[in-house]
Amino acid sequence: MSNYIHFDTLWHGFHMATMENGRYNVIHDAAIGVENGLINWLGCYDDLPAHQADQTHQLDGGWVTPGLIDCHTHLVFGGNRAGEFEQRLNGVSYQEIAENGGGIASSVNATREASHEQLLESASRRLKSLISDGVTTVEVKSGYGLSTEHEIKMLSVAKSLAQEFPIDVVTTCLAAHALPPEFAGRDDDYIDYLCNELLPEVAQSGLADAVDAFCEGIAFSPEQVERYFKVAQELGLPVKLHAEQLSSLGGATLAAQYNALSADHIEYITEQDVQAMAKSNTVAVVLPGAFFVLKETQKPPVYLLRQYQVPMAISTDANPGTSPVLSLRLMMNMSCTQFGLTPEEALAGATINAAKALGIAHTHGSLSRGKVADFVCWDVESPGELSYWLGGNLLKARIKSGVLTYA
Ligand code: DI6
Ligand code: FE
Repeated sequence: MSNYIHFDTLWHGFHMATMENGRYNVIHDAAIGVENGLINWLGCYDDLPAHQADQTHQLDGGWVTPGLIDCHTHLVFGGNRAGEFEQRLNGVSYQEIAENGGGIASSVNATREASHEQLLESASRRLKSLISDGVTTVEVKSGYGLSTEHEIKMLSVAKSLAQEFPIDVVTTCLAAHALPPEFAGRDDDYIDYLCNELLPEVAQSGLADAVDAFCEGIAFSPEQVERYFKVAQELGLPVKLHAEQLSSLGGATLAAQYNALSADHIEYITEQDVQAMAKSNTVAVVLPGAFFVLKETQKPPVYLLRQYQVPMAISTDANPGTSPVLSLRLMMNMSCTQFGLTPEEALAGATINAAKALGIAHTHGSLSRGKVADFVCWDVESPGELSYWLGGNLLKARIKSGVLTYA
């Protein structure tokens, strides 16, 4: 008996793209054995060792990939900004709306007014869309509270999502997202407040897994971000940065100097920035949703990222202003059609490289022995189809920590 490998559940009847090392690594007629929520064995069904399985699931065709990881979202917020969408369609720019008190500031008002329960309810609706699209891990940022009380409220709503749904939630404190009205004209004072009060309290609460900022002309300067990063690092929290989205300020290089997990958006990064990111293993998160909604024309320099072997991740950037996007697969398509990624790079971007951007690649993001058994079976004939279809429901089965959870 001791020679038998034991599985709580054995899954078979599918082809598989493991995404180990960022490649498809196809296994035809595959099987996955799960024990205690982890992958205990995987390979060709015909190579299965002597085993004992409490349950067996034959999935009856399709392709299995790692569960998708959405590594950059602002899923928790009050209200929405459909009105601004109309303004922008009439030619008003995102920057102009922000300068006139709209934009992020209007989401801040609505988020401050909302209760924990209200925020949880609206974020849950959005999260269901991501789940039904194959997402098994989601990152959620704060950044519409902009005070200790309201940032902590947002982060605790984000953590609650993991209690309510079969999904892993990674949280990021984005307190340096915008200047709150009570600090108008006093941006350095706000950074002082973040460094002296907010970040220490957030760290103490244990509610944030990382710290993020918005480095941009309409937000915070590299000098301000650096002060904030220094404190985050002293508190033991890894950093990441919204960098080079609308202009080139050197934010990505700064992020790399602080060993950032990721630099996100990065339409305007330079070759120097890319070299710095390569040195620090900082992931490049590309966000085609915001690029599309803002009608940007400057694309991230994918050829440089390839040349310096900087891993590329893809995310929805789900947020009420610049990226009201609720499908990560749609972003895979747009990373191919707009930024020139291959479907294989797009799938790596929504799995293993997204896991790297969250610092969880040792447990998540690819299918291999010992990793968390998060995987999705798709009703497709090749993994490239995941980037080919725009929208639609391709999900056959979604397995989170070894447990079958249909959409
Ligand atoms: N960049 C973005 O695309 C979002 N935040 C950021 O720093 C926009 C957030 C919003 O408009 O509400
Ligand atoms: Fe964002």
